This record gives sequence, C-alpha cells and structure tokens, in this order.
Amino acid sequence: MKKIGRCRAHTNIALIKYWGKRNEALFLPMNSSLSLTLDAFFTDTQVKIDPNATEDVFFLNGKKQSVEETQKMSKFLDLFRKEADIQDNMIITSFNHVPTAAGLASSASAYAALSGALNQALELDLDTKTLSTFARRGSGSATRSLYGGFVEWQMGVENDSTSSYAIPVDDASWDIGMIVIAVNTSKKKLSSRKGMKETVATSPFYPAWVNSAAVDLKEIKQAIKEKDFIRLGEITESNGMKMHGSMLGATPPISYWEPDSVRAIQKVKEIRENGIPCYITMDAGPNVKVLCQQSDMPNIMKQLRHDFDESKIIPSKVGSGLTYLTEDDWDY
Ligand code: 2P0
Repeated sequence: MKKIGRCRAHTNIALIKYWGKRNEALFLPMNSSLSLTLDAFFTDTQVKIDPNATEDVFFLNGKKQSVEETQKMSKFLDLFRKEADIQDNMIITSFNHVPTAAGLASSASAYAALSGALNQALELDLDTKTLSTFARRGSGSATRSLYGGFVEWQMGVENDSTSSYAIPVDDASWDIGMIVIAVNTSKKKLSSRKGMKETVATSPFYPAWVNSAAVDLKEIKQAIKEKDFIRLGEITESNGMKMHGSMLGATPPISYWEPDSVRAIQKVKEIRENGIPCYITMDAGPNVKVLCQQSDMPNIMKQLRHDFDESKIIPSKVGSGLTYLTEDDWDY
C-alpha cells in the first residue's frame, strides 16, 4: 500500500440541476444533471494511512476539525476502507481554494479530491467512472467534479448504486466562462440536503420539475454538441429557475434569494439586452452565477462593476478533472 495520496479537484456549477434524492442512503438522484467544472475554485487533499493512529483526524485549512465533522468524514472513509479491506485510521489534510468572498459550497470539490487521494493512497486503481460513484456518497454534486468541462451525472437505475456515475460530455474549450456575483457569503440557514428533501416531500411542482429536467438535459446536450452558446444559456437559465420554482412550491416555501440576487438577475438581463449573450443560474444560496463566453468576460465584468463591488465579482475559466499531486506539488 502506498500510504499517502494527494489530489486536486475543482468545483462545478450545475447547468441542469440536481435537486432531490430517490435513495438518501445511497445518494441516488431523482434526475440526471449536467455541470460545468470551474478553474478558479478547487480543493487539495492529502490522505495519510496511519496504522498507529487511534482515530481518524481531519484538518481543514490548517485547523483540526470537530468530532462531529470528523465522524461525518469517517463514515465516508469507511466506504474506501471496506473496498481496500483495511481498518487503519487516516489523517486527512485538506485546503480549500475557494475565495472566501465567493460564497460557493465546497463539498463538490472536497469529496472529489478526497476520493482521488484515497484511490491513490489505497492503490485501489478505480477508474474515474467507478470513483465517481464513491464521491457521490459524500455529496451528490461531487460526482461531477471528477471530470473537467461539461459533465453529466447519470441518475442510473432503481437502487443500483453502481449505475449512477459521471461521464465527460465535452471539454468546453470553445469560449466558455462563468462569473460569480457573490451576493452574500455567510453560511446558509437551510442546507441543500434538507432543502431538497423538503421539496421532494411537499412541493406539488416537484414531478413537473423532474419531467422538465429530463427534457432540458436532452436539449442542452444537443446545444453542446452544436456549440450553440445561446441555446446553452437559454436552457441553463430556464432550468435553474424551474428548480427554484419547485422550492417555492414546498410547504413551508423555500427560497434562497435575497434582494441583491434579484438586482444581479436584472443587471445580467440588461447586459444581455444590450447585446452580450450571458445567462444566469443560481444554486442553494443567494449568489448569482453568469454563464458567458470567455471573450465577453472583460466587458461583462466592466458593466457589473457599475452595480456591484469589484470584490464580489469573480471570474472563472473552465476547470479540469482530477489531478493527482506529487510531494513536490504539495507545498503547504
Ligand atoms: C447541483 N445543488 O446540481 C444542485 C443545485 C444545489 C442546487 O448539488 O445532499 O451538496 O450532499 O448530495 O450536492 C447541492 O447539494 O447535496 C447541489 P448532497 P449537495 O449542484
């Protein structure tokens, strides 16, 4: 056994959203989703297998994590221990490179990087597709962070855990970019996990959301194939809004929006009406992400700066898939 593994994974933003599980224990989603991996936000993780350690230890950004956080992590590590048929404890050291001002959840890049580092440390040699089924069980969205560019997370069949994995769709190397407008970066009051569960259980719009997401996925894949940016943007914006619509139908209603989210949406619409194609999407938080062409980014950012503080506008190029790091790369 190698004993040490190190890996980098980038975060991703869904263009066709995942919002609800059909099997909570196995993190099997209600619908397939599709995302764009972002270069600007990533997690580096090192796994050290330590047969002498009496418990798992988890450091995040140089800080030892609480018993509660570590136990959550240990449950995930158990999946890999079982696969490798070992019982050793592990020291996990993780660094998140998500600008604190970005307000982006890091669970996607975190569980993807951890999965890669475990694969290496335990010498499991799992292929990326199989590894994505492991990452999925840390956080659903992590499934998609194993690949770069546009990535599909296939919902799979019934309760078969091995059938729900990520596949690369396109490397998105055709003038694609994203700008994050960070509206509010404090921790959200309602977690995605709870928010999606309540939406599935109580929203009468939920079945319509699931049906619509399937149609959107088919169409967005066609738009990607044809490199049709306008169509890509239109479907992205529409799909995100429909997800938020399904939440509004929950009892009690769920909304992650804030006044500045609406202000950002209106601004993006205005920029679009002035002739630059750009489209919004939002996740389980108030921040607004703008899908655009990379060549238009300087112009869009200039216009956004009229209404939003410069520190709140964060551009990103398209990100790559998992990168295994050497000892030399690990300069923490
Ligand atoms: C997504 N989100 O597709 C959707 C859109 C938020 C809105 O995946 O319970 O942290 O760990 O599987 O992946 C956020 O939820 O939830 C998310 P769990 P996750 O990106």
